Amino acid sequence: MKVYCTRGEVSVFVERRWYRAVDFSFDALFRASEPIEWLRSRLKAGGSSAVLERLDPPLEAQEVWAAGVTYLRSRDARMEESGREADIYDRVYQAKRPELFFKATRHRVVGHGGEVRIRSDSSWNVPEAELALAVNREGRIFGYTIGNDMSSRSIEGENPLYLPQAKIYDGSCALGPCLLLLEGDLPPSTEISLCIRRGDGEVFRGTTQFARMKRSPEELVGFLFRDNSFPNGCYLLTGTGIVPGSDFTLAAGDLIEMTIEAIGTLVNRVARNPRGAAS
Ligand code: DO4
Ligand code: MG
Repeated sequence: MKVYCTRGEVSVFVERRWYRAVDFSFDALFRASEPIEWLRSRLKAGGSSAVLERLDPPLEAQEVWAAGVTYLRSRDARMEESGREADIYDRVYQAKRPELFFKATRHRVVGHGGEVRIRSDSSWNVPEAELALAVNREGRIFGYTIGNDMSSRSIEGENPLYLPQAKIYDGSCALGPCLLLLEGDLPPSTEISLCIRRGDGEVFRGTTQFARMKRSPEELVGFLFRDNSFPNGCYLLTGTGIVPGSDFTLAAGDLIEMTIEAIGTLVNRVARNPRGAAS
């Protein structure tokens, strides 16, 4: 089942048909013990199959958290950018405890077709294409979406203690295009890809596989829920395995496309006005 939300209307695509969901809220979905059954009980004929160019992100009160350094490529890129502190990234990659950090709340998140932002005080910026887990209040993974963990590499590289500033700001996160509800796991062969376009050209393309992630989704969620409660559930981004080379930085107006086949393609443009508010 794929849940799409646009201007408050919720359409659900299931077994090749569109439905609308009545009495729906993301908060109620994430609070349900059995989210898939809960959603099925709310489906009515007649959802929209209209071309969905701009969508709301699939969340309300859910906090967005993220895991870091879960792929070798991410470890290596951080070691390159951080000079004296390089060692901490290798240590966290090997350690039993993962890196987990707070990423965003609803007002910092844009949906498919919205504009993400780069910080006005950052000189080196990248999008990070990540599989995002939808986790209910009991800590059960019941769905997936695509997450863009927009990051300032200049601020993160200057000092690792600046991580929250490198990661959390208005327009620093995109989620979508839909929330895929699935009984069971996504196959390890699942591909995650990132394409960045500038003007008429393509300036970066990269791909990874979910199987290359060092840790399991359950392990990450297990650590996140230790002594930490989420009354409205949460999203957990699982880290990036795709990092452009050190000579690449995003520019205003770039178009970012992130694809995970089972979910779809999340498309966002980088805002031209760096000080504009999240949309
Ligand atoms: O430690 C820095 C952040 C890592 C991250 O966001 C990632 O690996 O995706
Ligand atoms: Mg990341």
